[in-house]
Amino acid sequence: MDTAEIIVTLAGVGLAGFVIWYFFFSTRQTASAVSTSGGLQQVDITVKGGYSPDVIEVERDKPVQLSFYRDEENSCSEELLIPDFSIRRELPAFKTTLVELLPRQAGTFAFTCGMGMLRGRLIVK
Ligand SMILES: [Cu+2]
Repeated sequence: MDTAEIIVTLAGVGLAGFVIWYFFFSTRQTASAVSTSGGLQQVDITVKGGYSPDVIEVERDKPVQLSFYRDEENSCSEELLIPDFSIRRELPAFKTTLVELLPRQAGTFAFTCGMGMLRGRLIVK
């Protein structure tokens, strides 16, 4: 290999690394639920071009209340789906919508917008 080939190879490896980092690590914000005195696990989520935070950790067998505040009118985010819990909910713009569920088993469960474009994960431990 001459110098140019080495540079191109290193640039390619660097770019691949960046892409992997970008998709798997950079955009993830993990939040753990806060337990209230009543034993409810509460998490606030802002919906604006995505879910923030988009990774939510909760404990199993304790009720969870997800509080979605939709801070936009973009129709993409008007519907929320959590298929594993049979939840389909309208999220009115500039309002808070409470979604309650009881995780019975550990695992990772996706929540998405109605089109599956915006994505988040609920991690039950
Ligand atoms: Cu969408």
